Parts: sequence; structure tokens; C-alpha cells
Amino acid sequence: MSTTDDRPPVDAEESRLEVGPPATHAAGLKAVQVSMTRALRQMGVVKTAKNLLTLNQVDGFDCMSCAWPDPQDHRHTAEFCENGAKAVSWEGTKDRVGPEFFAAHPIPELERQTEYWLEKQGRLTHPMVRRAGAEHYEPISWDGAFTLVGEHLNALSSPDEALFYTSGRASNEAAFVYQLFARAFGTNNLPDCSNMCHESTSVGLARTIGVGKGSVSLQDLHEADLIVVSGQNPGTNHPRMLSALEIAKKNGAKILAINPLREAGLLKFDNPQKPTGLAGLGTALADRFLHIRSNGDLALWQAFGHLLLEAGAVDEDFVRRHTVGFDEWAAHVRELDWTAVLAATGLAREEIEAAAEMLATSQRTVHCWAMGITQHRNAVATIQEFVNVALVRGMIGKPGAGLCPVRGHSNVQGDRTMGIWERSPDSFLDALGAEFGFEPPREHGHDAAAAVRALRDGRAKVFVGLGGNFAAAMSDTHVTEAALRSAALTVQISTKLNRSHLTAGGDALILPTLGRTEKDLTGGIVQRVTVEDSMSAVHASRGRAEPASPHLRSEVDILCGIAAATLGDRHGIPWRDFARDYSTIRRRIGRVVPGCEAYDEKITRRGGFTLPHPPRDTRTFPTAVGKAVFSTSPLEVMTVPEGRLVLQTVRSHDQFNTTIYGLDDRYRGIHSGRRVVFVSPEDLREQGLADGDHVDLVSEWEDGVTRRAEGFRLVSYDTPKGCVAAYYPETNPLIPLDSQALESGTPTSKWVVVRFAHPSRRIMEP
Ligand SMILES: Nc1nc2c(c(=O)[nH]1)N[C@H]1C(S)=C(S)[C@@H](COP(=O)(O)OP(=O)(O)OC[C@H]3O[C@@H](n4cnc5c(=O)[nH]c(N)nc54)[C@H](O)[C@@H]3O)O[C@H]1N2
Ligand SMILES: Nc1nc2c(c(=O)[nH]1)N[C@H]1C(S)=C(S)[C@@H](COP(=O)(O)OP(=O)(O)OC[C@H]3O[C@@H](n4cnc5c(=O)[nH]c(N)nc54)[C@H](O)[C@@H]3O)O[C@H]1N2
Ligand SMILES: [Mo]
Repeated sequence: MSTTDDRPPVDAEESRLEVGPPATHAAGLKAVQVSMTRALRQMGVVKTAKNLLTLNQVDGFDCMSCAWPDPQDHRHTAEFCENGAKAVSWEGTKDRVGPEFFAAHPIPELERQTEYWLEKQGRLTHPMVRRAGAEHYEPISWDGAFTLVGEHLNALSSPDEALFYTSGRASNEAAFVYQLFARAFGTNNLPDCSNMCHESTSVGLARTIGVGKGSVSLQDLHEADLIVVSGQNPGTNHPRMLSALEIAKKNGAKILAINPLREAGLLKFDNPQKPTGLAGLGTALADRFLHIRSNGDLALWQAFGHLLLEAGAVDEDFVRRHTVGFDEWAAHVRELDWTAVLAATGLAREEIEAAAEMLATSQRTVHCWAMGITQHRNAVATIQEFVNVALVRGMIGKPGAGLCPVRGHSNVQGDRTMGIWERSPDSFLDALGAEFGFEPPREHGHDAAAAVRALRDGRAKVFVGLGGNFAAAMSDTHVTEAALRSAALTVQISTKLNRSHLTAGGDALILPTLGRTEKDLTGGIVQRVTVEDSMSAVHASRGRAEPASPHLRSEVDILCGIAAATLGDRHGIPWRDFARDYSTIRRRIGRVVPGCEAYDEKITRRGGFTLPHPPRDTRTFPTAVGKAVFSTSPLEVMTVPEGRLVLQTVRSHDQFNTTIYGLDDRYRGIHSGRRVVFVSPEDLREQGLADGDHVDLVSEWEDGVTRRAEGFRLVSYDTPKGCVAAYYPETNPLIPLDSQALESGTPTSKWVVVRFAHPSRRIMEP
């Protein structure tokens, strides 16, 4: 059997693809120019000034481009980055997608468009319905939409036939109301984007330190003497992190970067807030760069453990007082197989030793990581290996040191705190049940991959998406799309048109919502919402811009409308009151969510408050054994069969997940196109191919299905032999649904075994 991505992958703009040399530094004047050009083109002058000046200000809105924290004190007038500005411009666009648009464009026609084209059409303005079998979306009233959802949900034979997906942009208030609704309805089916993102982190950290979140503050980064950045491309995905790295460097820190790609943002930062940065005289970042093979990290960190033991660089006191499992782990890493380490990492032993020396001599180390670590089969084991090294060195719970998983979506961490989790612990469910007077379901729900299987196998029939673009973000595009098409009802609460609106099978609703930048006057009062950043700081966010359409409703309002139409007075939950005044939700959050006592009062403080984190605050570890846990994992060297390569799927500099802002990836030298594969010169030679040739990408999996994505231009690039890279979501058709990280279930987006095949069609003309 085989599946082919037969969607025309390019539009006219894409046929102008140009490839140049990659950049060696990030940001600078160019970043400012790009931000302003995009902002002015999409929003106009007045809105640009208004939006960009309130971004991340204490009384403004929280930037939706990433979860990097805001500095508590010295905020610049323009506390944003190029990609934050792009996100704001994208939301603030003047273009609109209203009923006329849907009347003019039947769904089968829209299906042929790219993600880029779909979102570029503008902001959704009216609630729309597609009745089962119809070719067009047509307008529907809000009440009509809510009634339709209620009818479908109440017709299910079990609440577990419903799936309630969340993308990490939803506010804490929306998330809390949403999970309350799902549980009052009777299911824990709350898959979220975290399942595809940092789930491996949450699993690995909860088990070893007792809290599934990072243990540092921004101040710790500033004070560190060593910052390790593994599997992360901050120049593109967390540009404001570069300011923190710059401060740390000025304070004398060293940076160790570990990545198969020499990302510009790891090499040098030209801070656009400073004249030196604008002049290109920025700060050099990585002091040492380990050009690691994909998935070499588990072996590398076991080697670090080995070398630290050899050097006697053990914080004996910390290990004795705060940890268990040291002896077993130490015995394991002492028996290190160097041949395996060198094969897995592709590094020279001296390089590894020199990096270990940095760890051994550091007094204050911060470990940062992102998708290059979490989206692997053995991701949980790798993260536990970071923890082992941090524990050996006593690097948790002291100033300037700690674990720093860098989250993606701006409120993905907050959503989890609010109970968006298919496996919320009993303690949370007890508190929720006690507050609202009902017995929440206890059986764990479906995560993202299980949700697809449940739809595919007819065990789920309704899919509700609170934001996001599940169809394109999830792995195995053909399987996921077919699964969504088998639903009796799909509901998408969205700001922009995307693939998930077009994979409707039965009835389908598009419910257009306010964005972060927009004024929320639900219930006739000025509402604000709250969010939590990657470092557990919670604060308020309030948009100022005029809504894109008078018909838009807030996420909270929409969810309360759905809940009331579905549950009526069941359990006596005051949905209407919640929507009229979000403070009433915050008071409930304060009584249910640990660490959020007096929530509504605390978020009115300037800068908000930080959630408790026992390992960070007091070196107490709320694990099952009450101490931090060393984990022992077998050293795994993942190999690929002869003639095959391992593909990692990454973001370009001009996208936010499935939202494509433009077709340039300036830092990697790509302009006006996205269908490229970065491949080493050695692999090109070995395969008898050359830079500029076109190939199809084919992946094969144990299910016997051949998955194909067509028409990629080869780009000769400095990536380790055997390791290639291409952009997501175009490559999601290649990732088998069952190819998931052990224990966390995250799709293995950074490890897909592929081969190059002769192009079945030539798609791009140079
Ligand atoms: N502008 C912008 N900002 C964003 C996003 C966006 O799309 N655009 N997305 C947001 C979201 S949801 C997230 S989760 C984050 C994502 O932030 P990142 O994790 O930085 O995103 P990726 O593009 O997936 O980059 C993965 C990095 O890991 C490296 N890598 C891949 N495999 C390995 C490996 O085996 N070992 C090591 N050591 N490195 C490896 C890749 O070369 C790449 O540099 O960014 C958030 N912020
Ligand atoms: N192959 C591969 N696949 C991946 C990844 C990868 O690295 N490689 N990364 C994974 C990761 S880390 C993540 S987080 C997921 C992302 O998965 P998602 O979060 O599901 O996807 P996004 O692309 O962020 O969602 C974009 C849509 O969100 C809607 N939206 C934007 N703003 C708002 C808002 O304020 N409110 C509401 N209600 N809707 C809004 C818009 O309609 C837009 O079309 O993708 C995952 N998929
Ligand atoms: Mo993410």
C-alpha cells in the first residue's frame, strides 16, 4: 500500500525558489526591516504603532509567538522580536474571509491550496457551517451553532466519543472552562499540542524531579556561567532568548550548543535594540558547537556522565541529601561503550571531552532544550540523562542553574496547569469535582495520536479544536485527514482559515474568535485573560485592537455557549456568569488549581506572580520517593538501513507551526520557496545527486505502507552525513502515526527514515 501527498505543493510564488549561503548571525537591522515591512503591509500605519507598542508591555497583551518570559523590570519600548512582530501582523491583517468568500470557493477547490494560501486570505469573520455532504460553508447564527454542537454531543452513545483538542495559544480562562466542560460532559479526552511538543519533557521531568516543568527563572540565565542549548533554534523560534544569552555572555557565561545544524541564532546575535547590534557588531554566542548526528544526544549525555565521574566532578552533598539511584546510574555510565558513543554522535572523543570539561568546571549551569530532543523515540530517556548530569553537579535549586525546557506555544504550559491533560492526576480531579459538585471521569483520555486512532476506528465521532490546526500539525497527514473526515461533527474555534476546516466529513463548524491583540468586551466589560510562560510566571494579557469583525466572540464566550447548549443546568455550573465576567472563572481557578490560591488578586499585581516549583524553590522533590531520581537507560544507537537517511522536520524562519508567514528562511539561505531538503555534500555524492536536483521523499514503516511527499529540491548543506532536514508541515505525510516517542507518545518528527526517489513529477522550475 502507499500514500502520496498529491496536493499541489506550490503556488506561483514558490516557483521562484532561490538558494544562497546560510547566515552566520541572527537578527540585526534586517530583522527590524522585515518586521516593519510586514507590519505596515498587513496592518497599516496606525494599527502597527498601536499593536507593536503594547506587545509584552506590563499592561498590554502577551506575545503569542512563543512562551519565552518577559523581563520583570527593564522592558524596552519595543519588547518584541521579528517573529513576534510577524505574528502580530498576521493576526492584525486587513484581509477578511467572510460569507462571500465561502460562497465563491467550494471546499474541494480550497483543498487544493497550500497552508500558506489558506491563512493568507485573512481573518475569519462569521460563524460558518458546512452541512454533511454540502460543498460550501454557509453562515449560521451563534445560537444555531451552539445548538448543533449540543445535539451532536448529546446524541453520542458515550461521552468518550468526543475529542476536545487544544492548541497552546488558549488563555488560562478558556482552558479552565474547556476542561471543566469536557469533564462535566463526562470525558478526559483532552488531547493538546503538547502531545506533539514537550510531552517528553513533562514525562521525563515529572518522574525524576517531581514537577514536569523547568526549574529556572530568567535571572538564572543571566547569572549562569554555562548555558547548554540542545536541539533548539532560538534565533527563529525564541528570538528574545538571544537577549538573555547576550546578557549571560556579558556576565562571563560560556555557551555550549548541540545541534546537527549550525543555526545562525546559535552563532552570533546582533541585538536590534542596540546600536552595536544594528551595525552588525553583535555578540558571539556558542563558545563550543557540537555538530551532532540526529539522535546522538542520549549517548552524548551518558558520555558526559561518564567523564564527570572520571573527573570526580560530583556534588556529593547534593547527591547524598537529595537523590536516589546514583549508584546504579554510575555503574551503568562507568561501563561506557565509546565505540557506540562515537557512532551515535558522529563526534570526536576530544570534542566530547572538551565539552564535558565545561560541565565539570561550571558552578552554575542552565540546560535548555526544545524539539530537537523531545521529538525522538528515546526522548524521555534523553531528557532523563540531562537530569542525571544536572543532579550529579547539583545544578537544580540554586541561583544561575537549572533545567530550562523552552516551550513552544505562548500558553501551552498554562493550559496544562489549568487541566488540559488527558491524564490529569486524581488530586486535580478531586478538587475539580469538589468545587463543582460532580464526579469527574477517572479513566485517562486520548492523547493526540490516540485521538486519531479513535476517529479512524469509529470510536470517536465529534472533534472540537480550540485553536490550532490539527489536520496539518499531526503526523501521518493522510491518516489524520481521513480520520477527521470520518467524524460526524468537527468544530474549529479559529482566527484564520486552515486545513482543519477542509477535512470535514459530516457537519462542520468554523467558529471565529478574537485574537490576543484584540479588545475583548464580552459581557459589556473590558475583559482580560491570563497566561503562564515557560518559567511558570503567570500574568494578565489584554488586547487593544478593534476586533477583526463585530461578529467575533471570545474563546471563553464560545466555550460557555457550547457548554450551556450541551449541558443546560446539569451540575448547575454557571456558564453564563463565567462568560459575563472572567473574574468569576479566576476565582474558581484559585480554588481548584494548586499554586493558584487568590488567583484573581495575584494577577492584578504588576508583572503577575510565579507558580511554586519545589525543586527550584527549596530543593524538595515531590516524586514518589520524595527525592530526585537518577534514571538508568540503555545506550541506544539508532541506525538507518543502507541507502536510507534520517529526516528531521523543522520550522523555517518565516512560519509559526502550520502558519506560513512567507516563503523565506533567511538564516538558512532559502528564499521564495519551502520544498527543499538540506543534505550533506557526502550524501549527495554517494547517491549520485547534486545540489539543485529534485527528488521525492519516501518513508517506509513496519506497517508496510510507503509514504511519499513529492518534489523537493536538494540543498547541499552543512548537516552530518546521513542526516537530512526539511520543513514541516509539508513533511508530515511521511511520519507514521505509530512512530512515537516511548512513554510520551510524541510523534517522532525529528527521526523519520526516508529515501530519495526519482521525482514522480517535476514541480518546481528554477
Ligand atoms: N517564529 C516561530 N516561533 C516559534 C514557533 C514557530 O513555528 N515559529 N513554534 C513554537 C513552538 S510550538 C515550538 S515547540 C518551538 C519550537 O522551537 P525549536 O525546537 O527551536 O523548533 P524546530 O524548528 O523544530 O527546531 C529544532 C532544532 O533542533 C535541532 N535538532 C533536530 N534533531 C536534533 C537532534 O537529534 N539532536 C539535537 N541536539 N538537535 C536536533 C534542529 O536542527 C533545530 O535546530 O518554537 C515556538 N516558537
Ligand atoms: N512534522 C512536524 N510536525 C509537528 C512539529 C514538528 O516539529 N514537525 N511540531 C509540533 C508542535 S511542537 C506543535 S506545538 C504542533 C502545533 O500544532 P497546532 O497548535 O495545532 O497548530 P498551529 O499551526 O499553531 O495552529 C494554527 C492555527 O491556530 C489558529 N489560531 C491562531 N491564533 C489563534 C487564537 O488566538 N485563538 C484560536 N482559537 N485560534 C487561533 C489559526 O486558525 C491558525 O490557523 O505541531 C506539531 N507538529
Ligand atoms: Mo510546540
